[in-house]
Amino acid sequence: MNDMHSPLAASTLKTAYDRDGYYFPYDVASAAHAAQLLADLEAAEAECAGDRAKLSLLRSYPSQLLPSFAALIRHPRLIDAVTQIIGRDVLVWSCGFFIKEAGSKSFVSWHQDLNYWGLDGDDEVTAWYALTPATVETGCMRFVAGSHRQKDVPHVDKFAPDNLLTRGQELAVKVDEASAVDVLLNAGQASLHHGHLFHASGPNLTNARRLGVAIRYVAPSMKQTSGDKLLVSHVAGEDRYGNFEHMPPPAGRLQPEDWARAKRNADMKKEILYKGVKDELVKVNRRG
Ligand SMILES: O=C(O)CCC(=O)C(=O)O
Repeated sequence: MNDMHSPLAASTLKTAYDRDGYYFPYDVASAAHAAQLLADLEAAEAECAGDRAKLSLLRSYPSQLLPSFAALIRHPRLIDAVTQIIGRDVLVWSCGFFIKEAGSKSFVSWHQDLNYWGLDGDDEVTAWYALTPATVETGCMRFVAGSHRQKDVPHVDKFAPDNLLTRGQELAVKVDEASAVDVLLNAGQASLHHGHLFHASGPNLTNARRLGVAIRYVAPSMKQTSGDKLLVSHVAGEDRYGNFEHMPPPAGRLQPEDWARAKRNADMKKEILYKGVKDELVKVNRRG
């Protein structure tokens, strides 16, 4: 385990994050904790089997539907890291899976996260928590150190069928792939990355599923540039701005009112993530 509890270690995280635009591996919990979350998700997936709309909501909004994931986004180790990066007041803007099934060609093109989220700043950090090992073979992420300092870089929408991103968006500039680092994580570890960091990931060449949950933490001072107030979870400190609508943790496991709220959230997010995209190109269960 990395010892991230001492003040020296804390400043190491922030210094590395500011310099590189990322920090990993960060120990959140044990492999057994990750395995329990995976079992809970897979039980819920089995309960929703045959209902594509519910499966899509489950995979895109697990912290609104399963108490175990509501606890994950509030995990003290994650809050400790995130508050070092964006300050003591924290909201969760979204929490959803990136799933690569065994042997799947699914990939993620080189992109920056903040490009299509309609937010007015960059006080945001993603914690990507590994439920299964992230290796080169399973299709781990790759990061280009320091690329976050380029701020907003143009993208093109390519809509490649196996691309897990909403619009198959790709950076329209040359990426120095040779300099990229492989984000290797054990189950129970997380990586932390900046919303302007250049990152991508390849296919899963193994016969096991690769699952990571991407938790997007924002400072309450951030604001959507258009549309209604989005639904967020308030997980640390105070919100002195009121730019978002706060939602409660799930009432229980897969409860009717939580499905309804997840659907409302999905409808609002779709407006933002697919802005300007023709209906026939809108995919189900894709985000980013
Ligand atoms: O899970 C992946 O392979 C990509 C995730 C990603 O792009 C993100 O979390 O921003």
